[in-house]
Amino acid sequence: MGKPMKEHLPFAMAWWHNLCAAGTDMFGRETADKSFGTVKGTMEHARAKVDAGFEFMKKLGIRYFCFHDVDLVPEMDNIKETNRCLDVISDYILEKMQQTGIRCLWGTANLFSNPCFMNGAGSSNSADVFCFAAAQIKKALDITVKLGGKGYVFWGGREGYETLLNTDVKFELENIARLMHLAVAYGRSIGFTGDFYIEPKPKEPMKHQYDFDAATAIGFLRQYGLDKDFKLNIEANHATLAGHTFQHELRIAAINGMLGSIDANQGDYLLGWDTDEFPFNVYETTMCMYEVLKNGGLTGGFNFDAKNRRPSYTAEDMFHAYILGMDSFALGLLKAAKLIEDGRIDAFIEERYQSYRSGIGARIRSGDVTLEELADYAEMLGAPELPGSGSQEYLEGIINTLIFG
Ligand code: XLS
Ligand code: NI
Ligand code: NI
Repeated sequence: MGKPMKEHLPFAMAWWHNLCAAGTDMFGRETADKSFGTVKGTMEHARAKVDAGFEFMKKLGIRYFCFHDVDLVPEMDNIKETNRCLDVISDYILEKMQQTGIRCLWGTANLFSNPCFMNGAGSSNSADVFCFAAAQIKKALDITVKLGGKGYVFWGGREGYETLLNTDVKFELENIARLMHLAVAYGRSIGFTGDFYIEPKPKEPMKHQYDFDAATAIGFLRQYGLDKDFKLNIEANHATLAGHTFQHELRIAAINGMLGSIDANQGDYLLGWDTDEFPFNVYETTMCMYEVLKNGGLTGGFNFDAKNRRPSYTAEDMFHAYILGMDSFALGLLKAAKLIEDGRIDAFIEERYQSYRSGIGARIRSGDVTLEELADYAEMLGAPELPGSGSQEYLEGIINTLIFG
């Protein structure tokens, strides 16, 4: 469809899952060795992760990476010290980027792991914690700009609540918006021209997350005047946690001009949490790529916010996982292009709204009609005809034929 596959699919490696996460879960400790021959929690380890990450991306032809501040360096007792470490490691990353041509897709600040963020960051009841969040965002923006990142992400983290018995929702939402406005002002002042993104998620870690889904996040951005600087980063697993399909979330973002980037993973319909699996469901990657193609692409890319299953603990498993994810999206792209070129789905939808193209329908669309006139028209008809078959099974058959045929 006019450009090479690699331009349709700017894939990114997620620093946290690939280089940091080692299989710890609520019931057990690490299964994978991600020390890369060093002692964890040291700057030597931070450097070894850079080496491993760039070797990994080079071998697989992955052109971008995404990071949280604390994925890059161990968090020190004092924020000044952590920031100094970030300066050192980002110099090293920059060198590797220049050697390889690999680029930064987006950066973000981890405002949820440190215990001080137990009640959220922008939404915290503590003004001091709000300031620490601001300090981390400032530094993460500095590093993102230094590394030429295309975007900057706000995933809600703990911006939400457990009970209304101790929570002032309006106050918290205003504060989150304030923090975002401050981030935009600072980012623009240091030359960040990319997009800010909200990454919606309905729950986990909080029971209620404020950025529940795309529609909620878009409403928030508009209400607080942030919609010119922000787009959305849609994650597949977050969509399904919200009770939506991945495609639904992409479509809602797209029709609002806010489909910016994608966290490419897959959830498990039997489990109610963010399993962050590598995507293998070609049906879903096809419908995702259908939305992306219709959107004219992304300003961001496809970040594999996904982790190996705990028993897949070898270095080879890391490669298999990314190969699976990239191949699933590549196949999805081919199938989505076929769907669009086939034209039957588009033609069906076009035809379905035919009644708005002339007569009373055209007048409704142009806004040139009153409620009374519509009522008179209905009375004249007496009773409406049925609106035409939705033909869902016919359309689902087309999809199957194009994917498997
Ligand atoms: C967690 C989120 C997180 C963001 C970045 O569920 O997906 O990983 O992508 O903070
Ligand atoms: Ni997630
Ligand atoms: Ni994510």
